[in-house]
Amino acid sequence: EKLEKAIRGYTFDDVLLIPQATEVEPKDVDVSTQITPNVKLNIPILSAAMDTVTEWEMAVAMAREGGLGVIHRNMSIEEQVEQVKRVKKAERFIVEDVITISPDETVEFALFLMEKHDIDGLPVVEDRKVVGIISKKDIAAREGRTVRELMTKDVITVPECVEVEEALKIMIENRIDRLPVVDKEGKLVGLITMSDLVARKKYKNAVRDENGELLVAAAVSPFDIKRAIALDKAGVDVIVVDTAHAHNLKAIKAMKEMRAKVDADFIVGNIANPKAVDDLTFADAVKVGIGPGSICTTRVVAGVGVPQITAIAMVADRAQEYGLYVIADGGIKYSGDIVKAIAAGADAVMLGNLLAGTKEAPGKEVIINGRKYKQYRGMGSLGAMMKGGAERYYQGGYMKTRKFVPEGVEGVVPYRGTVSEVLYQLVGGLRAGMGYVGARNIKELKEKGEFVIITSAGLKESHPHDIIITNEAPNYPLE
Ligand code: RVP
Repeated sequence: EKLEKAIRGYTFDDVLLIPQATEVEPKDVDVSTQITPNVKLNIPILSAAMDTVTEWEMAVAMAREGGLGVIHRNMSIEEQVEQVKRVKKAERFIVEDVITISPDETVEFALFLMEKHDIDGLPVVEDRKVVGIISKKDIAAREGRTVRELMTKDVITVPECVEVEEALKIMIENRIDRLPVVDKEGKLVGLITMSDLVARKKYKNAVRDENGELLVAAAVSPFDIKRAIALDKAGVDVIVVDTAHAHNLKAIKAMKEMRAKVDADFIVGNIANPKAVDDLTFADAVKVGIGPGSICTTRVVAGVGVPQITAIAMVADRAQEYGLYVIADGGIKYSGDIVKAIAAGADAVMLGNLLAGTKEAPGKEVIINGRKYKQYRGMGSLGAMMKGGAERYYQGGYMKTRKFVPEGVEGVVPYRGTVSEVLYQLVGGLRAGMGYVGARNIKELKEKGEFVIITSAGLKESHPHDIIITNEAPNYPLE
């Protein structure tokens, strides 16, 4: 009887999307997606909260491309807060911690400050009021003088409410690289620099908060309220409660308390059973995936999991009843899997493996047989658990003896270039898929996508066959 009640489980390789009548061109589709009430991404991709995938550099790259990085939690609270702040500061158009100098200092000291902080100019400040500005050019070969003698005295300043475009216009018209921001009394409160504005212009698809800062998420354990509060205070946009099994009733109790204490949007995971959704309705979004991860051994070690397409579809149906968003986490090998995950009901996907090989991932680079690889490991691997990740797998109790039962492996993935290059291919594949099924946006893909279940012969036919590939395609790696 038990077996009669068993449901059938399908994963990415078991299904394909059926082509539909279409008027949609890949280049015209809208791939933006809402993942929580306050966060809309421009591409439906998050980077995994893993210590070989997401630290601040990855999070900056993801947000610049329109996605979202989730900073892992295998570090101290202070370190993780610092990481969040680095993302927030990465493209701040008004810098608040301005390095200034007094007019009575020597130019040698001004030069020293500029070199130390790797900047070309300093606002000159007396009683916190801006009285001048001095740059390397003003100083050249004029040792022994004071800043007051050589500074530019007619300084153009702007008020705090200045908009980016306006600041840019003022700087171009006046041919200046630096624009001090002052309050009503003329006291310095910030600085706008040309190099920061140029950086912002470059990333047209970036996702930002209302202050113009890049969006960032961070992972916490369900029981670490202290960490969640610290991250929230540091300005994190989304808290991702990260556990191998979020339908743990003790964890749920702790998560509810946590949710009440933070302002950030709240994603909870992972789950693979729709019944879990009924107990997680206090969250904004749920993350789906028990065991699909490329480095994950939960299904073989514990015998537990649900093939990912079935898990996504079941959870998404239930989540829709409560208005919760869904993130499909793990098992994505090709861009086509992203299309399938969304068609099954996900609002966005989370990637580990496909991003671990990028330049911005924190994993170590290694050369094997003349080819470049990057380290990638499961957070349930021995190495990651030794570093403190054990309680994601409810193995904190083994910490004393350090005899863990791993649910992940450690290894390497081929080096894949920059995040931007990888995402270009992945989003390109998603756009192509949306064209085939006639979906103009993510919502339509979720509604219109129809699956065919395939056999192993169908899968074999799907991949290149009966050929020796001589030119590796950028979206079809041979390893
Ligand atoms: P993948 O993209 O297939 O490499 O999967 C990444 C996901 O795998 C992560 O986002 C996480 O949910 C899961 N993971 C991380 N560590 C482990 C493990 O050690 N079992 N699993």
